[in-house]
Amino acid sequence: MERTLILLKPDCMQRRLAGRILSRFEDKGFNIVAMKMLQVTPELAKKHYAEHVQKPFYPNLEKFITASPIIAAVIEGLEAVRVVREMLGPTSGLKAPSGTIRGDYSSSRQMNLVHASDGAETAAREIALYFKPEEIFSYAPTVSPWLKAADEF
Ligand code: 3AN
Repeated sequence: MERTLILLKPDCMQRRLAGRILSRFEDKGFNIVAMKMLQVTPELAKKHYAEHVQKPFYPNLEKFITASPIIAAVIEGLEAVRVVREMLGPTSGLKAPSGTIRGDYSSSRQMNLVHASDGAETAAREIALYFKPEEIFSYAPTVSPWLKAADEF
């Protein structure tokens, strides 16, 4: 089992797509183990986008991510980091194939609706930015035996 962080960004909330997008992860069989609504502050944005802070596009990125409340959630499941990224599609909604979340709902590189961690180490760092350990729940959904065979790895 792996955990990854997703953010339903301001564009996702403003466009009332949060329910539909969360449903896609639930439909896939992932477990939501933590979730909260918050407004990203400039300080949190700088930590979250540490790799982009020095880039010329960063001021606009910060303005966007702090513009409206977001939902942060921790998604748990088999190979969750890779599978969730693949479900989102490439960064730009214009380049993302149909069938991916960005391909189906976004036509923008910045307003691409959802963030997801891009690796296991990033996921651990990003989850800790948004959630305290006691805000993350461990539970086995009763549907688990119907999501994969017991001898499958
Ligand atoms: P992803 O969300 O697919 O992980 P990142 O982390 O590379 O993409 O980029 C995060 C955000 O930074 C993007 N959603 C976009 O708004 C912005 N961004 C990334 N690369 C560029 C770029 N070359 N020009 C402008 N904005 C960019």
